[in-house]
Amino acid sequence: MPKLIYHTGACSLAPHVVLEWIGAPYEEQAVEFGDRDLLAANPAGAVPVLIEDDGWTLTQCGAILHYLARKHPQADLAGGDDARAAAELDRWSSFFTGDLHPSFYPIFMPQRYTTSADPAARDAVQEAGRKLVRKRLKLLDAQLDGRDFILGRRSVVDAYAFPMIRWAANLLPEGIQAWPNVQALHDRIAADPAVQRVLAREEGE
Ligand SMILES: N[C@@H](CCC(=O)N[C@@H](CS)C(=O)NCC(=O)O)C(=O)O
Repeated sequence: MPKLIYHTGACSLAPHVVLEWIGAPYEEQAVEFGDRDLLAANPAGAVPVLIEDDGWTLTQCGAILHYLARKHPQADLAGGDDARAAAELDRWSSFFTGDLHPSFYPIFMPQRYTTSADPAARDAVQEAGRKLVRKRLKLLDAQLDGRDFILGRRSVVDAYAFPMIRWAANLLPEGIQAWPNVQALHDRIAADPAVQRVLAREEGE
């Protein structure tokens, strides 16, 4: 069975939720950043990592989500079958990989974005990250207007959004109340018993 390597609350929560939605057997392994097992599986040192029985190893959150959706079509998590549905899935997956996720990097790791040791410089980097997060949550909120899920029906990109919405709720001083559709998506996903099982296991470790 496939094994997911994850770090509690990280972007790896997205494939973790998707594996639970799919319902097929899988293993999971919690890691800390820098762990030898993580570096052996992914020399980049990043989660998520998915390892199949034959040793085939897939990294990059978006790739793992697309793979799982295609591998388990009966779970209906690809957003639809036609070319435009596939393009919408790619569009929103790219938004999370390339736009929203990197907006958090200056907040999580300000030292990577300034050579100054001055705490004020790090604060400024973090504030720049928060500005980007707000800008991109506004785009997500607009997409969700009149929709329960990002593509109109539940798909892997909703799971992709989930950890990032949680980070925003924790890291923005004002929370996420300015984006009611984003808040509603969060609440809809968080209310799902499958998601609650994953959160309980991740947070219990
Ligand atoms: N482009 C990668 C980025 C993965 C990533 O940055 N993961 C974070 C957790 S959310 C991580 O493992 N950070 C540890 C590090 O980069 O040292 C992906 O989308 O999978």
